Amino acid sequence: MLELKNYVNGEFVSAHDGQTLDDINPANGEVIATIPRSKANDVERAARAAEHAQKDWNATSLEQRIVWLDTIADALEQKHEAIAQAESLDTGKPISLARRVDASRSVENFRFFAAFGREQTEMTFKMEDATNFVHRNGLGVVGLITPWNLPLYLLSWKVAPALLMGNAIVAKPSELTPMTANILAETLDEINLPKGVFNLVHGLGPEVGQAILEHPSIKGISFTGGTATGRIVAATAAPLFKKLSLELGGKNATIVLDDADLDKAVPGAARAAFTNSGQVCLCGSRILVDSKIAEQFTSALVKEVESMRIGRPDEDATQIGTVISMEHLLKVESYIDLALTEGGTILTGGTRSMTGPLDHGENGAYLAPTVIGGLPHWSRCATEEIFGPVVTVHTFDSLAEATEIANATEYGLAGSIWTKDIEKGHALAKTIDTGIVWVNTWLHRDLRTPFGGVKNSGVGREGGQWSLGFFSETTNVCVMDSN
Ligand code: TXE
Repeated sequence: MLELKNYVNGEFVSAHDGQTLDDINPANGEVIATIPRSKANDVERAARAAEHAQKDWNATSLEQRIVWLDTIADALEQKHEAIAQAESLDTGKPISLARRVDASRSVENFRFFAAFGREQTEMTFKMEDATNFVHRNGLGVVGLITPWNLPLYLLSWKVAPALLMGNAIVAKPSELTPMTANILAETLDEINLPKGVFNLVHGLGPEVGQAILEHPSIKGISFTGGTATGRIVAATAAPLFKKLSLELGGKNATIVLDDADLDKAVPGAARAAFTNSGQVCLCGSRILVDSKIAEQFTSALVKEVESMRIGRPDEDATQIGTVISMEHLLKVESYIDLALTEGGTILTGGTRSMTGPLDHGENGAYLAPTVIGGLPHWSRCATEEIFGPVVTVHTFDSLAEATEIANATEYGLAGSIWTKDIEKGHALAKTIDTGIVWVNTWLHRDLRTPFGGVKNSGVGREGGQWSLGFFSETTNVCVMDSN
């Protein structure tokens, strides 16, 4: 069994008090690794190492840091399969998804920010008699706290721009999915990234996570996770005037107009609903369909969902693996039970007792993709984030009603619209209160674009300039022309 360690000041170490936590394989409930149960004194060591290393790191040139990012990308690319295997083992996601999305995007995050860094030029503002020079430096030491659904994908999405802008890092992955964070730490160690620039501390959110939020040397927090925890992060960090980036939950609408090409909209809606077993903040967990085509669309959707292959995460043909844990599976099942009490109808899937235990052993957190019809769009199942393989279907009779229903949740992260008339789709997109809307596609990502949401989906944006801006402080130097 793997004994994963923290990575502090270039050394792999246990928690100071030696305590550990188990890392469970959601496909069979077995312990696959242990991680340090770090506490505040472990964060103190990491923050001190980061603070010491950051001065020299920030003094390097942007070009030198760009070269480092490309070196990291090259080294991670050599471990593409190892990353995919570890991510699939840790999360229960299909190995094909871990290869195509998690491992590939983790490499791409470093490659993208290296290339994007090369495009940056110094910002100046010319006046009649003076010139303003906008210099950007790192914040100093930043805390990166990440969730269990896309572990290395989301950690690397923060590490790359943080390093590029001259910061040193104290990173804390989810205690449920620690493995690929250690592959990153091992890789940075192998390529001799200056020690202390990247530090990794494992453990429980309310313990080591909270300690990161509170540490006086940590000047910025980039957090991705649940809205409830986002509130704690904000409440702790804001009074300390730390810079904050919060990427939180979502309850995104997939809107299917009456002129949609169903050959695209049906697989598109199913993919948006059930990728990673619905455990992506961008998932389309509500489907709004024009009542004129509702029956035709819904029966095609059920057929599409029932063709999805549920299997062991390590089998290439698997399309639906497990959810992250048995505990999370019970939470998702409680929503399916709730849907029935709220007047819903299970069109396919349901709890394990409804669909019969999948033949992967009773300890596997497997749940069939579930489609629920007949619920009011204001029901709890249609407005709360379930974050599992469950989607509710609702009808609308006008575009105005589609907008009203789409905006009728406390979240505002993403959504997609399916129509043959792209002008109509684009116009409708602008009425949806979210940070991202796709028209006739889903999860099609240009990393230069702003990523993030409004309302309870978070504060701030990541991607391109938005990441560089978050992970840097500007100093404007105004120089009078000499004459
Ligand atoms: O998130 P948490 P989890 C949503 C989804 C899911 C819910 C909980 O609804 O059911 O969040 O998932 C750390 N101080 N999303 O448990 O609890 C924690 O250890 C500092 C949406 O993953 O928010 C982990 O590293 N840190 C999300 C990280 O915060 C704390 C993706 C996220 O944990 C902490 C995942 C504290 N007090 C879940 N408490 C998305 N937007 O993609 C916890 N943590």
